Amino acid sequence: MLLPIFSAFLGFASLASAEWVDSKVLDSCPGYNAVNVKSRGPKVTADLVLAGTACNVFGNDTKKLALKVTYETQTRIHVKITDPSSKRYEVPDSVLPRPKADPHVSVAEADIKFNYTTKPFSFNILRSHTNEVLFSTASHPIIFEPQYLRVKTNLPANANIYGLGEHTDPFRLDPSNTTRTLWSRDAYGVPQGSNLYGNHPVYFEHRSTGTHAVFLLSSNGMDIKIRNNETQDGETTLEYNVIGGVLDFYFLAGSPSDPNEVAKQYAQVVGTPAEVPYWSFGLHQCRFGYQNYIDVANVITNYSVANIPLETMWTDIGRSHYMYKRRIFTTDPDYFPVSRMREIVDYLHSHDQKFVLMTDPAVAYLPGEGYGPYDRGTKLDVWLKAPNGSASLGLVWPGVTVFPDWFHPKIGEYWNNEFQMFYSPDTGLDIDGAWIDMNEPSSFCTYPCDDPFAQAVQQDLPPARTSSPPDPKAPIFGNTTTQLQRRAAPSHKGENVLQPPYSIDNAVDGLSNKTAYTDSVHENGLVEYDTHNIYGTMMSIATHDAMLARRPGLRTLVITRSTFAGAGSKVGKWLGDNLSLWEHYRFSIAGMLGMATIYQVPMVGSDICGYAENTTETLCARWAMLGAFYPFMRNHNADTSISQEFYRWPLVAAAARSVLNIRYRLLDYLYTAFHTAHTDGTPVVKPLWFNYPTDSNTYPIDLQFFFGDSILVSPVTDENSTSVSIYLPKDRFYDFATFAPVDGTGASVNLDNVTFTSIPLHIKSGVVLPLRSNGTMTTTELRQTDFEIVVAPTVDGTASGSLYVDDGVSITQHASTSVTFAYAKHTLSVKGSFGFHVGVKVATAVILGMDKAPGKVLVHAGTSRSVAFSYEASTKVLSIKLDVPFDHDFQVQIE
Ligand code: MIG
Repeated sequence: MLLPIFSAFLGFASLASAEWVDSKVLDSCPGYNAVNVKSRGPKVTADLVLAGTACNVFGNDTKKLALKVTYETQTRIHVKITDPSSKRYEVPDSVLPRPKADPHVSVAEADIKFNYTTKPFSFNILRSHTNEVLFSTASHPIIFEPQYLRVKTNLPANANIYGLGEHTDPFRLDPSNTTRTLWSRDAYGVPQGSNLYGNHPVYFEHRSTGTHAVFLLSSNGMDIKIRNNETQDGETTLEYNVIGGVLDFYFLAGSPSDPNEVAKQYAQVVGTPAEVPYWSFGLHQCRFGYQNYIDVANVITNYSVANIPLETMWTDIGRSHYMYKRRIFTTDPDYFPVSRMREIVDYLHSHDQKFVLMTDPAVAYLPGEGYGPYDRGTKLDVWLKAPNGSASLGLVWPGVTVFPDWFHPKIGEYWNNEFQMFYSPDTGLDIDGAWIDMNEPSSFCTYPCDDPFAQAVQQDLPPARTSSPPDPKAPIFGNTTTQLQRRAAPSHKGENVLQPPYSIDNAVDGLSNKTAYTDSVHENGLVEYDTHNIYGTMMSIATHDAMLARRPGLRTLVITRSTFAGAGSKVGKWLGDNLSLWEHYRFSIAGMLGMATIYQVPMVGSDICGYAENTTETLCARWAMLGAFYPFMRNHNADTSISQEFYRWPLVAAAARSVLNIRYRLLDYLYTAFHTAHTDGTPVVKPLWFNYPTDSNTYPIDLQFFFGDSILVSPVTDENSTSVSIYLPKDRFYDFATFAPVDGTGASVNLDNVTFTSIPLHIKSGVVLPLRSNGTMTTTELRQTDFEIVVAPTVDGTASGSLYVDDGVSITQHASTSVTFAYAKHTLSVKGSFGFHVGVKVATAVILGMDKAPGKVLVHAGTSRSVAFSYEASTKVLSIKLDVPFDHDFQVQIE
């Protein structure tokens, strides 16, 4: 308990560890008094003055702060606390454009309220219609020091908190003891309870009275601690410990009854997800370790021989590396020669298949060796710099590297040009999507990385050099003067940005360990200490732009490893290096829900069958089926693991064929959900409580989820088991396999005999699903198949649904088709605008839960005619033969 005080006395030389801090010490800090409070319409401003003797826990308490509160919309309050005497780091607008405020917002009508006390200053956020407190600093003083900020709120006992990722933890965080550290790292094996690749400082808190969200817009390293009974019995708290920046909170009211609302409100802050091409929902195959181009070609052929639809083939850096000596933007002339790779890409394209290749950020440091990507970047001077103005060096696959400075004004020119050249359709590899890895940024250099050249030799990273290395700390641009005049970040004068006084709980210790040094400087003066957590998102934005420049007007697919809040507005994400374990199969659902439901990164999935270590036949079969309900479906494998393409085992192949048939039938439903997400932020996959917000049994469930709004996915979760206990809320469902009704009672149900080629799926009643009638080998072909409209009525006999169709590739659509389906009183109405020529028919309509066969069925489409139908009493399914062209409104009337 004395230690933190000592650390202040010792200046910043001593490295206080987060664990040493007794929260009573922090709680006895003086906090601030609010003076000069002004309240005008939707704005409140005040000066906050230190309320007593400084506690100087991790540096000197800032004496005076500025508070600015804005009711930005009826559902959003922005609370910002800054130091008026120093310009501290804030996430640049270029990374996260700030949301617009509605100037006419009425405080009286707002759904949440900001209340405050002045002596000491504290604030509450309240839900207006219930007056319940959602966030409160009343019991714990705010601490504001140059390299340490603390805000602590009380939570209800047993609070339902979701978010604060990226993490491999239960979707509902343990309210009694959770520490979430946000600091991007190359988290091989995605361990539980540790910081991973991406950072999303937002949480949703769900109560039976509503769901709200709290977003701390900060890219600085932080620990967020949720604790129970820490200092007072019965008290549950959530505490932010941030090592820089400002306090910049967005409080979102959500809605009392529909959790989708809070997701949409968060999308208004960080942006809605980018629309991806239709083809990107097809199956992707990848691995680290394809030995050469023949290996790659064989995989493509084997998929087609096995009759498993492969949409996109990926190539990793490869064990023998597609890259020449693992240098980005090169190909190995012997193992992956451009000419042969071009043949493969041509083959894929002529079969309506796609190709994706990996690009890492780190560029091999090869002065004077004629390596174009290094030379051109050096000429434009676009590398991240060490404080002395030389390039900041790291150690990655090709050996010693430099890192692109994504804030450099010429970085777009550099990156676009490299993409244009290397991925040239005429002379290079004409990729359809981009895969960006290692952008935490990851470095293999262990801190202190004084001699990356020596570590390269130790770690045998190519090339092993014979000549003696230059001094890594010496300027490499000795003859230019510009670097030396770079603005040092003024806010960090006298601060230790390598070992700050408060050390976050980074799983690999030191902030600069295995990454770019945190004292590296960007061209605009920003320091990695502040921007580390947005490096991957910056690369994502640049890569997205480079891909659009290659194919103007067309959507692209960029899949990144590191993300920050808002990344989904440009890219998708895979969940990194999991292991081929049942545990990681299970955790993949929570990981996906975090990205898709909370963080607005819905194009997401885990490596199917598991990345590292060896998968098994049954794990891979189950995972193929679970993975068919990730929005982004990719089988990916590590270099030293056994092969795991779906065709390797007959059982896995059968599972994959069966589930891909289902996924492809549902592809327009998924595409429509994605379009809706792009329009307003409605999540593409959801936890159960999103659909049953007052059923508290659903709050912890993260082994079942909704794919879209209405398909309940309940995978078998245990090794070699053929049964699973699933929760069915009190509602009517229909078994997707038979279409027979199943009535949930709000209890667990045991499903037995779930074969290794099937996955339990239920349709939530009340929906009309536009299915394709059959899966196909490519999504291009799929788009030429007819629709089957499945009506799944509630017990009251109503259902509704929608369908969105466009060309699937253009960013701006000149013609699209939007259809709504409504079913009531035994009549299905199909109404829409049919701007895009869908070009197929509605072959059948299938009405579920029909108690008896009808006398007749009429179709009204201009004229009326009676149509054929069949009725299956055992499942209560009525199938109606329609064969109606899908280009105008019609009704189906059952009598
Ligand atoms: O240090 O490119 O997460 O998907 O296969 C490993 C090789 C680098 C890490 C990625 C993984 C990829 C691998 N990469």
